[in-house]
Amino acid sequence: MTTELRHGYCALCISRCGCVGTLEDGILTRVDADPEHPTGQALCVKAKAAAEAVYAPDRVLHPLRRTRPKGEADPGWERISWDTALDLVAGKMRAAITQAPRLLAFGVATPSGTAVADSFAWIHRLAHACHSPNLVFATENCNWHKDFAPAYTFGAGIGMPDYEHTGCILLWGFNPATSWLAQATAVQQARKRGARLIVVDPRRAGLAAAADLWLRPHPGSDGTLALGLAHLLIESGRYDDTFLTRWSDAPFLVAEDDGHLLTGADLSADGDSEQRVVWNEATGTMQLCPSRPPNAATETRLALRGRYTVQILRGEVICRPVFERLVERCRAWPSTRVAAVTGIPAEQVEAAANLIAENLPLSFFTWTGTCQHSNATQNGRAIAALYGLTGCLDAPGGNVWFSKPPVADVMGFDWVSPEERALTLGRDERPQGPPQKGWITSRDLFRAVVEGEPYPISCLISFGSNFLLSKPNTRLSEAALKQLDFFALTELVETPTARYADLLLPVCSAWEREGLQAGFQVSAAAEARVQLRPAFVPPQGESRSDTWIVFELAKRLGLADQFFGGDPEAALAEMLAPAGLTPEALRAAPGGITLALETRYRKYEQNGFATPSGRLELHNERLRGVGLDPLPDYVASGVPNEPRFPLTLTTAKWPQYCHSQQRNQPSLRRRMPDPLVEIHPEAAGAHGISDGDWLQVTTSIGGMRARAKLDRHLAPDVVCAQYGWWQYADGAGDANRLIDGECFDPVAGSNSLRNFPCQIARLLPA
Ligand SMILES: Nc1nc2c(c(=O)[nH]1)N[C@H]1C(S)=C(S)[C@@H](COP(=O)(O)OP(=O)(O)OC[C@H]3O[C@@H](n4cnc5c(=O)[nH]c(N)nc54)[C@H](O)[C@@H]3O)O[C@H]1N2
Ligand SMILES: Nc1nc2c(c(=O)[nH]1)N[C@H]1C(S)=C(S)[C@@H](COP(=O)(O)OP(=O)(O)OC[C@H]3O[C@@H](n4cnc5c(=O)[nH]c(N)nc54)[C@H](O)[C@@H]3O)O[C@H]1N2
Ligand code: SF4
Ligand SMILES: [Mo]
Repeated sequence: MTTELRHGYCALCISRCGCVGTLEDGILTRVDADPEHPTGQALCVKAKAAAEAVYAPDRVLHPLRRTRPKGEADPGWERISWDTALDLVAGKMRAAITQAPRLLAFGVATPSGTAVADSFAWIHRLAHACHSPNLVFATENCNWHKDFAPAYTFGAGIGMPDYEHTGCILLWGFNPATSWLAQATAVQQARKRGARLIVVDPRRAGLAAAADLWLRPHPGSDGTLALGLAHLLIESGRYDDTFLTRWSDAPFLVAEDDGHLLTGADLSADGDSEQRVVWNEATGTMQLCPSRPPNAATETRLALRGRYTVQILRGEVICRPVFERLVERCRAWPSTRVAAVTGIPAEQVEAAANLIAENLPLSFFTWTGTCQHSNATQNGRAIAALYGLTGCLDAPGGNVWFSKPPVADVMGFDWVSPEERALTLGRDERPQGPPQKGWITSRDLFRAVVEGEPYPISCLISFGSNFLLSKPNTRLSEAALKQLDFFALTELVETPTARYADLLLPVCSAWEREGLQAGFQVSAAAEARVQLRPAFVPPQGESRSDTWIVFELAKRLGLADQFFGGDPEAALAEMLAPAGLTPEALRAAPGGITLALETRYRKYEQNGFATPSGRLELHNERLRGVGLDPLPDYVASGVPNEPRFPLTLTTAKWPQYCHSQQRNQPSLRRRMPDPLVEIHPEAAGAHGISDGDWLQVTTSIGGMRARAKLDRHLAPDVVCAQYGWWQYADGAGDANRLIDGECFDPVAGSNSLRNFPCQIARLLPA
């Protein structure tokens, strides 16, 4: 027997853990952690089950065309050749584009919870080369809130906690022990060094049990906690007023009557409407803001507080600095009121503020716990404002934007013209949200398919994603998938969504293809690593990578010129060139190459923040411009409540599975054979439910079965369900059939997946 080791990384989720595969006579037999790798300290059970995933008997191994009507249980798959399949897809795409590119929509699975990250940029490039303004993925319930929404305040994404130097870590609706192992490892290392840890989570999940402080908010109430913590820091003067004065919009004056930021144009007819106005405490006068980053303001006598009556062109107005207005918002949330809404004892809120203030620098991470809500944007803005007060952004030990390998951006966003982009579904309703980038929600896509509003969409080409299980409002998804004129899906297995496809194209798993990771996200050292993951084994059957499929389609559509002559190898070389790397060099270094990237802190001192004012913005004029609240605030979820649904349904992820995947892998399934619902023993007792019993969860939209898992750490009125199960004919374990897709965040379109009124009932054994 020949044994061979291959260095790579697990591509199954965003952690991208460094690993080593073992091949015995060319067969993948195991995958182990690679401690030499910056993300290789640990591997989860999903990576360890890699061999099972590769050799799973239910893999789709050939291109398949349906022969029976949609909606029938059996699509009557007919095996066809790749040439026939690709010609068919390209023909349908061309027909749609010729009529109008907007008729053609693209889909892609989540790059954070699948390996489609390997092809994510090329899929975007194809959509953009086709001039399609519409691409659906999970962003509004997923990465938007960490990668893009923080830009309202920070001018960029959330950054990454500088775990090596941080004093206090705040994990807010983020459970890395399940969802991002490399971050969990980094938190634990920081703890060993003495860093403090605060976890905000309705469940005592993962690292919460070992935290200095675990705060248990009622789902969806996070915004009040952020404002309440900000209030405590402000009230006690424990915030960085020098940072706020010099580097944030805190001193900018806002007119009380209409809420706009005063500018030079308010002061004189030829004044600069980009220049903001401040109150100078030294002179006791209003003046134009003396500096704009990067010309660092040395002024510290700009007023952050107070109320001023000033003369502007249109007359006398009362105005206050942005900070004063934020202070007012925060003052509305004393700890006792926070306690009343969140259920967190006031003393714990105060203890958290003290822990933060006494252990700076603070770093934080938040993800789906705060983002899958109909008030997600405001929750996130409140947390970002709280963080802004500490002055730790991009400072050592704070949330830092580490240097990234300078690979080329190949997504082709600018190929879609502003006129074409104006057609993006949901753009009129949510111009400051994901539609800016052409990312649409399934609700908007499926309404366009079913109702033809605002225009019909007839053709969907999706690279993975199991819409029927991962999106709320299952009925609409089903109706739309049935109604599409043409739906092609690239997949590993025949999911419920795949059963509605006209054409099912087999993709190989990440273990069977190369993949590029330019920077691993967890630290400065990890960010400097570029790795070209080798295929551990050849593709099973006729399966191919999504990248190969994209390039084959591009060639057939006459887009070869935009795809490097249709040659993925040339494309890869082009992508790597700015980093001074080549595919050959990376292949010769399978564990990856570490670039000499330098960590620069407080980059705003050179460049300003990437906001319109160049400063951290607590007040967002663009949001105001589209009729939204320019300041963070707490807004109640708006999900209709009825007495018959007294409990609150939330959802979370589990180590064994990503979303709707992996239930077909016996070693994982053995660890979690059936869907679970976590409930408090009191709630269980009230309904005669014991641990392990099947129970029914019901909402105004629908119901599902799952097994009770009693958890005394939950609030008695909170129920945490799973989603993504499709192994039961009656929909057991599919929480999304219980959630109304019409409750969503006005800016981002995020769904209320974490806060929905429900009731439970015991199910008698069948
Ligand atoms: N094993 C596994 N790992 C994954 C994935 C997976 O499916 N499985 N998916 C990947 C993807 S795509 C993503 S987006 C990430 C997500 O990563 P996380 O956001 O860490 O994932 P979750 O466990 O869904 O949610 C985090 C926590 O939010 C809590 N929570 C629920 N409601 C609320 C609330 O209202 N407020 C607060 N503060 N907390 C709340 C939950 O109890 C949970 O512990 O994980 C990635 N990694
Ligand atoms: N109720 C509730 N719903 C949720 C969430 C929640 O917390 N609660 N979480 C949400 C989040 S954060 C996300 S990101 C979404 C995820 O939503 P989806 O992206 O739809 O994720 P999955 O349901 O896992 O479906 C992914 C599909 O892609 C396939 N796949 C995996 N790898 C590849 C690949 O490399 N190429 C191709 N072509 N296909 C591949 C898998 O076989 C699988 O069928 O779900 C969201 N839905
Ligand atoms: S956490 Fe698990 S699934 Fe995610 S990359 Fe690491 S080993 Fe893979
Ligand atoms: Mo996600």
